[in-house]
Amino acid sequence: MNKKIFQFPQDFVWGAATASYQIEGAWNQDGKGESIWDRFSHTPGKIQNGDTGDIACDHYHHWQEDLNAIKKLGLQAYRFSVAWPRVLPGGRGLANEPGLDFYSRLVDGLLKLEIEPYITLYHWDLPQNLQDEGGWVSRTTADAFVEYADLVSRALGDRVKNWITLNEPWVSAFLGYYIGHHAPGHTDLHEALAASHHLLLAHGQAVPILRQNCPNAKVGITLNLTPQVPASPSVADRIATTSADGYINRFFLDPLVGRGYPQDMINETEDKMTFIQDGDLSIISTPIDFLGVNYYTRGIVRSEKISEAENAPRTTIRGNEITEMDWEVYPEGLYKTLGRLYFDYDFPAIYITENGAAFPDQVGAEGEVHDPARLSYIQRHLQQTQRAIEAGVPVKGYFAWSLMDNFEWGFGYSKRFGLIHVDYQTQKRTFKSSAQWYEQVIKQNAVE
Ligand code: IFM
Repeated sequence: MNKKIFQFPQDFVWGAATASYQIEGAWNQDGKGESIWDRFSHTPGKIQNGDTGDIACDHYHHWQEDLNAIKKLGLQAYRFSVAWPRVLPGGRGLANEPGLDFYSRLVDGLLKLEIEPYITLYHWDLPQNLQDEGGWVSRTTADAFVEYADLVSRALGDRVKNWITLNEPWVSAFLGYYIGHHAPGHTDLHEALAASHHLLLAHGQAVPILRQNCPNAKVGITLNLTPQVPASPSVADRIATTSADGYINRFFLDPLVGRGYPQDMINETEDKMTFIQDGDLSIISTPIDFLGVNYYTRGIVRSEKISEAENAPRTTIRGNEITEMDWEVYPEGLYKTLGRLYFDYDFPAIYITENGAAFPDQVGAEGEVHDPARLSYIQRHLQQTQRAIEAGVPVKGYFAWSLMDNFEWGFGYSKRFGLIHVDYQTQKRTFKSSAQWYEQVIKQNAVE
């Protein structure tokens, strides 16, 4: 039987990703300040099973072992985030040297093993002090972010060449300030719109600072992008789809490339967006070196104007393959997304900064973790990535989400996304079969 080989370019970067609050633990050690996620997870009823990130994977103490695992996996790059309140406990002002030292040791450890660090500055753990002043709804948080970016890039910029300002600003703004499932748990659309704007402003203001402190560095931002498709060809479903695409994708993509906020979204929200000041849009569209894409699934959009009973042939995810998050497995959506980013938006380079799946893994009798569904998910998404590269899209690297099982936000520890299994009682790490397979993919620079 002939197997098709999907070969990747020579300089393609293979990695895996994590985020500070999801793995570090040590939530109040060595001078770390409180973050909005500490406060949120300590509030009863917010997180499944009452889980918190207080200990998580205890990566703060197990980092050396985790670096060895990264090396064993053969990763060429590791994407991790810095916890803002670990290095600036109050959000601004006095730096916490032990916090900076932790990240400095991590970077040195990676470089010693010839693994390239990719730093995300903000993966949602805002210092609680800044939230007390309004959080991302307040413009001053964007200024505090610049101070923070300056501090971290001065400390690590001699060694770190790849910087991501923000992870998934849509999630920070909309899940945090409108839907309320994430910290700080607010439910106000105007707040979410202001938060989105100030997040993007923070990004745009930080880009030149990062370039100044690390002259040869590449700077980007990571968005969660989810292609939206209508459940039926009806006009109502198609209109609803344009709107969903506006909220989730265009509201962030358009201002980043200098198109401003999409007019249809401004009309639809009926918000005056008075928080936008002269010059903001030009700051937000400061050119970046790459766009980071986090891709997991697609959205199938059903207009509420159509009654379910009267409209028979509408697409649904029922019957389709889904992950434990109830997200449809839809690898073609990655191909389409990558094409759109290059051919419609013209981003100069793209990294897939997250892609992966949660499945209910079981530890076998011999201690092994066999996860064929995750392996197949990643395999099919890599095939689509390679297809996009062949079509001319400049995809430069792929980071699996996640290096290891971790705290999955509102779901606590109930969802496992890792290539490496973590036993939260003993902190034992075990390579899943997907990790062993990924190791081979990296060696061959190809996927079957
Ligand atoms: O765990 C998250 C990550 O923090 C951000 N992107 C999506 C992942 C899975 O939900």
